[in-house]
Parts: sequence; C-alpha cells; structure tokens
Amino acid sequence: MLPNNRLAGSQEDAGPWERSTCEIEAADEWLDDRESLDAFYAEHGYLYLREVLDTNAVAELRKKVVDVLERHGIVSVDGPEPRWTGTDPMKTSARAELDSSGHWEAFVEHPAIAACVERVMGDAPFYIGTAVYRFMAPTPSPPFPHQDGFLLPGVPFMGFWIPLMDVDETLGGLTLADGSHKRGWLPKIDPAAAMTDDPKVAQRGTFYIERDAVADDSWCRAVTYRAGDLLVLHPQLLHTGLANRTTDRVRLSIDIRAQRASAPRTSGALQSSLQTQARGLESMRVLSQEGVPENRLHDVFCELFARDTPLDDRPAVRRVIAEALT
Ligand SMILES: O=C(O)CCC(=O)C(=O)O
Repeated sequence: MLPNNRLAGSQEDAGPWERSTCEIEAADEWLDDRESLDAFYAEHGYLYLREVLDTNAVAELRKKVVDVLERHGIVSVDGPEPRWTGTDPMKTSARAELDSSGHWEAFVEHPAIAACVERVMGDAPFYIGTAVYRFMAPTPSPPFPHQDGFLLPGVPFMGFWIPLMDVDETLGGLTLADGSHKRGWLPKIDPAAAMTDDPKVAQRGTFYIERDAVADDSWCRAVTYRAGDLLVLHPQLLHTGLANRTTDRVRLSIDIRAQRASAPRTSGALQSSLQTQARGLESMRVLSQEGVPENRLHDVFCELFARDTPLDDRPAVRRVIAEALT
C-alpha cells in the first residue's frame, strides 16, 4: 500500500486513477530471467525496472531537453534544478523543436542504453516513430487515461516511459491499471469532439475513459520514480500521467516506443506521435461523416489502419467500411 490513498490536492471529481492505492511491483530482479520477465509482462501488462538505465545518459538527455525549454522561456536554470517561469509550454514551439532535435535517437544509441533495451526486449529494438517528450508544468491539466496503442492498433510495440528526473508524489508521475491490457480497447469515442480545432482538447474529448472502466483498486503507481528507472508498458495497458501539484517545477519524462526487430512492420507505425494523433482524429471525423455508428468507429479504424487506406480516397474508405460492417 502507498502511504496515503488520496493524493494531496485531489479534486472531488477526480477519477479513481488519482487515488491509486497500490504500489507497482518492480521486476528488476528478473532482468536476466527471460521467462519470468515475459510471464510478468503477459500477466500485468507492465515491467517496472528500477535504476537499470545509465544515469549519465539519462542526465545528458535531461540537459538537452532543459536547454530547449530554457530557450523557449519555459524554465530558468539559475539553481540546482530548473524552475518553471510560468510560461505555458503548449503556447511555445518547444515540443516541435524537441521532436525534430534527434535527442532521443542519440539517447537510444548510447551503448549502455542500447544494451539495456535489448536485454529487456529479448531482441534488437526497432523504434517506431511516436516518441513523446513530456514536460508537465504545474498547470491544472487533468489526467488523461489512455492506451498508447489505441491509434496504432496491431503494432506490436512496447512503450518505454522514462522519467528524466526523480518524480515524487507531488510532481505526479504515472499511474497504471494493472492487468488492463487484457480487457481489449477501453476508450469510448465521441466523434463530435473530433471537430474541435484545438488538437489537445479534441484528443481528450474524442477518446475518453469512463470512470468505472476498470476496478478502482487496479490503479497502481510508484511512490517515487527515479532518474534511471524504466517503466515498460503494453500498448493496451491503461495508464495516465498525474497532475503536477508543485508550484514551480516541471516534470520531465520521455516515452519511447519500440517493437522487436524481428516482428512485422506497419507503415503507420513510422509516423510521429502528432501525425498519429491527427490521423486518428481525422479518421473519426471521416468515419462518422460516412455514417459509421459510434460503437463501431474503432473497429473500422483498425481496418483502415491495417490496410493503410488514404482518408481522402472516399471510395476506398467506403469499401473498407462496407466490409468491416458486414
Ligand atoms: O509522463 C506523463 O506525463 C504521461 C506519460 C504517458 O501518459 C505515457 O507514457 O503515455
């Protein structure tokens, strides 16, 4: 059990994900025991590997990220730790700059990181395009429970969530629903929200999780994640970053995704996370214009994705819909 079962400052209407009562189980003792590692992942949908990443490589990546954030006026670096300046990161182009920086690509080439990833995956990794730099300022951004593979259906990737600093309860961290990867696709879809112009609002409004989607007591997290930890997530594992409840600190983490190099590759998996998100939203718009009922939108999207059907080729889209709905 975690020391308290309600995070400081939780809103009354916060979802059960904000009240995680159990602590995630670490699997680092099985790092060289393939069978136990695979069995734990298959049963729980995650692997929490404590301090297995080279901390110098993590610190180097953190410094590169902080330099970008400082240049965009999001943090100031005049003490031991960067401080939030009050600038809303979403109102800057820091994310776009980081996305094209090549920093995570250099990080995974670091020999110690490459060796660790290969040990965890049991194969050489093939990185898919959707890495996400996360810099969560203390803005009131509510948690957004999701499954990373919802818009990448069938891509057999593992998600690597890597804290770039020590992340305690006040900074928020990540909570996950143990075993939820065995429950199929959980988000509900509201196609009307896909019409909203702000992509972040559209994403959150279009794909949402009902409060009782999984048992309240399946939500788990670590009390403190450390720089050097690696949290591996199954693409169907329900999880969310938690609100940053500090006043002046920015939570830094990165999500990197890879599949085993020997697994089949899909072209959709090579898109960036922003392209994946935009394509998902556009698909929901097109499919609902074509009269696909709400409860079948994701099934039909899976077919479009598998066949890589261009959304502007409406006759092809209609053929896929007809086949999927019969
Ligand atoms: O780090 C965060 O704030 C959220 C991480 C997350 O949701 C993810 O890894 O998909």
